[in-house]
Order: sequence, then structure tokens, then C-alpha cells
Amino acid sequence: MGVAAALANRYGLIPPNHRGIFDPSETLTYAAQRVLIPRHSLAREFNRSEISKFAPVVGEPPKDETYQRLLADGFAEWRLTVDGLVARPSSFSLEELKRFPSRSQINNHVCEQGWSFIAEWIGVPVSHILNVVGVLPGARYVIAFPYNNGDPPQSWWESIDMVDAWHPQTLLTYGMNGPELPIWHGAPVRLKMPRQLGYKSVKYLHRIAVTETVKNIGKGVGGANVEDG
Ligand SMILES: Nc1nc2c(c(=O)[nH]1)N[C@H]1C(S)=C(S)[C@@H](COP(=O)(O)O)O[C@H]1N2
Ligand SMILES: [Mo]
Repeated sequence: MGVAAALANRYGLIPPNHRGIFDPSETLTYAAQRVLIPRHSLAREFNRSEISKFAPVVGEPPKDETYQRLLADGFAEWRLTVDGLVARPSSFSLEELKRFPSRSQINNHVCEQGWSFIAEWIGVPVSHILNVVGVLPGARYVIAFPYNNGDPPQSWWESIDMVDAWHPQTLLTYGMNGPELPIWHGAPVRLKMPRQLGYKSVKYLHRIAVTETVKNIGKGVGGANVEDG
């Protein structure tokens, strides 16, 4: 822990208010990653011919009643709420997101469980959304909230830091290997950030929030995955 904290501190990698957000191994991984990978480096992109024939799935579409209702009419009523430390809290329909400038990228999705698949993703860069809503001073994280699943509801959520949030390959995607995002892969919209492991690419989004801290969300450790160890 001492080494990880010292490393993080030395390179200014983990925010000062951070204490205990990640466990020691996560802190070390994160610190090491920020040392090794320059903040603007791009994850590798591939050719269409390299797209995987088979894409594994983790998790299930939300059983949440609201999600099921939205799904039933093709997400016409779905909206993504964007709030927190922003000048203009907003909500966007799927059509509105699709009218924003889009980016498509073919990259490798790597799950921490040890498998990966290459797919093409199309969506709007999170950086564009941040510019539309206007990020206020003090912002350090973007938190992604999906619809819940299961009974009792399992609340999956993840945080990303502003370096990843502004990164050009961090997308709110609405298409995978085509114009649509399959339900099992997170319809109508999911995060995709190829520089991070798969669990950060939150599916079934309904809200993103810009915050100064993650302490008051869930158990305060930065994400449901860390909460569960
Ligand atoms: N809402 C939600 N998002 C999620 C998950 C999940 O279970 N629920 N699983 C995560 C994990 S661990 C991985 S590896 C990827 C898997 O994406 P895929 O199912 O499209 O392959 O989604 C991530 N996002
Ligand atoms: Mo994963």
C-alpha cells in the first residue's frame, strides 16, 4: 500500500481526496497505467476483416420495469440524463445523440476474466457531451449509471476519471458491428473505452454524472466492481 500510494503521489496520478477509493492493488495498477501510458495515447484500432465472429456477453439485460417498457417501444422514450458538476444539466434522446458528431472505432474489448473480442463501435465521444453540457471547475470523475438488474436490484455503476472522459476513444456507443447496439451488448447506449478493461464499459446507461468525488456513491470506492472485490 505504501509503495502504491507513494507512486501515485509522486506522479500526481490519484487525486488528493482519493484516500481509499481503490484497494492497494487497484491503486498500483492505476498508478502504473498512468505512468506507462501517456494520457492521450490511443488504444490500437483494427481492420474490419479482424472483427471477431463471436462476441461473449457479461451480465443480462436489466429486468427493471422502466427498462422493459422503454425496450418495448424501441427506446423512443429513452433519455440519457447528464447532471452533476455541469453548467447545463441535460437529457438527450437516442435521436439527439445520433445527431451529434459520431466516431467509429474497431478495437479489442478485454475482460478482466481473460477473454477479448474485436468489434466495431459507433457513437458520440463523451468529450462532445461534456462540451455541450459544460464541465464546471472541480470536476474529477464521470460516473456511469445503468438500469438495474435482478431482485434485489444489483446496482452496477462505474467511475472514470477526466483523463479517460475527455479521451477521443471514450464513446457513448449506440452501434456495434452495425448501426444498432444489440440488447445483450447494452442497448440503447453503453460506454466504450478501449483503454480500460471491459467492466468500465457500462451497458444499459440511463444517467451520467460529473462529480468531484466518488465517496458518497455506493460504498464510496469508485465502482460496483471494486465494492464486490
Ligand atoms: N450494466 C452492465 N454493464 C456491464 C456489465 C454488466 O454486467 N452490466 N458487465 C461488464 C463487463 S465485466 C464486461 S467485460 C463488459 C462486457 O460487454 P459485452 O457483454 O458487450 O461483451 O460489459 C461491462 N458492462
Ligand atoms: Mo469484464
